Amino acid sequence: MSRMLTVIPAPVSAEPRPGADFDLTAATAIVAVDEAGPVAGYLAEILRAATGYAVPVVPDPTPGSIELSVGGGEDGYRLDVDPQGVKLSAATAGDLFAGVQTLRQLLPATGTQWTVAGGRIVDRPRYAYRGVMLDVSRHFFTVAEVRRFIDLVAQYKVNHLHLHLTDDHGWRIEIRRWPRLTEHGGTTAMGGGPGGFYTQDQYREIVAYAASRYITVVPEIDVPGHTTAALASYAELTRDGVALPLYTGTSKSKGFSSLCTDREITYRFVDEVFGELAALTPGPYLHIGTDETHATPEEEYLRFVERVVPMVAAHGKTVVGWQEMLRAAPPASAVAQYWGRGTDDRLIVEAAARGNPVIMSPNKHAYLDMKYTPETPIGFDWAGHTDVEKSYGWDPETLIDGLPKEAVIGVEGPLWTETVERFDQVEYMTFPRLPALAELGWSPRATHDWPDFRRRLAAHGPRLAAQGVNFYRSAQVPWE
Ligand code: TNX
Repeated sequence: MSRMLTVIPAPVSAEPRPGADFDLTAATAIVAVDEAGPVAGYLAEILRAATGYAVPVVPDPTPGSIELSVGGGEDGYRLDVDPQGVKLSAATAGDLFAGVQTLRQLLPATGTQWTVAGGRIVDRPRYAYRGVMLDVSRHFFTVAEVRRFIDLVAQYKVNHLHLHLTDDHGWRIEIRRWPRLTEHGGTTAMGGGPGGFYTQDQYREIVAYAASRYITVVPEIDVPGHTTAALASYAELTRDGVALPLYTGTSKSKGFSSLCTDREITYRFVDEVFGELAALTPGPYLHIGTDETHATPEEEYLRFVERVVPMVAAHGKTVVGWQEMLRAAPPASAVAQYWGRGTDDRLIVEAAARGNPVIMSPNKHAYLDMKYTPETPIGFDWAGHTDVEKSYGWDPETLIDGLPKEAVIGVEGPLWTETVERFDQVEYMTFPRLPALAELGWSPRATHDWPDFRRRLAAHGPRLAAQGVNFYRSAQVPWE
């Protein structure tokens, strides 16, 4: 079967043409000018590494080449492959990058015969927000690991990377005005390991690397709960003026810590932390957490959220918060991230009706830290087991009864890392569920079809293997 029919996420339309394959040879060049330049450079690097060919990037039309262009036309991209060459044209550089991910999948996973499947693909995303979250607080992951994570998820057209930078177990981003957050609060992790943190320069490096893959970083500082690392670093933030011990406990956190939401220093702290983060973050979003605040009295929680949402927005950013934030009925500009199937559904429906955009991360389907099956060696099961069919088997627009569908801006798969200590385990929990979630975020609903998805996913086994990805070989997929 043509590789045009194994692309993930499924494109809007794919028309394979038998006999129209294009052979990449030692003579193949990439033709690109202006805005297409950076994506052409990226594609050239990938093709050189795979084929060993020179793959020059040239400005002038050349027969038998891969031609990339940006501008004109509607959104999305269009890819034409015939024996004379490949033409990929896109509305924006980001769309071109997405098209390049499709083009990569038209080549074989390995081998010496580099044939691009012939035909035409026309494609554009269903949602603007296609995300994945990495929790670097419970266990820390290095800049190099985050870069690899970015490369792995980018091939499935993920365009937002949510970094859960702080929690009870560790504070992972340098804040110049509050240096002990990382000097002390970054020194350990769940289970007592060495922890770690990103300097501001390292964070900038992650943001820039993500941007080179057309991925926007969404940094999260979780307040007012999940804050032991901060309360251990600064005695003046605690109620009795005594710093808490660092926390390395190994059960699921249930929201046992809280900033003092009735004290002015807390608001100065929040303002300064988000101020520095805003200055470091070119993307539009800052995530304020607000989840699981069982240690914060409800009245105070509401006042905290009412005050902090505009405070963070005043740094020029769009505020994102977990669904609990909606109890305080934030302005319609604030984005809600839905995680709980069943809980808070009414809050989400009402907020969406008021105009708050919604990111869908339903735990039963989208949580990448759930075990696949009872046998999965790591992961939680508090939201059940989530094998690939379940991560794929839902619709962001109909999951919640009564949700106005225009409110849904996309889908995100959060990887919490209480049980995930090493990067090979990050890969194991993320793949192959992330491709399923990415397809829900990108592909038109009309393409949704489990038997077809599992067949296409099977063809991605050799691709992931060739990249050295430690993916879970789900028994639900007839792996090639
Ligand atoms: C719930 S759902 C959390 C996280 C945990 C996760 C573990 C939500 C917003 N918070 O603090 O890491 O469960 O599955």
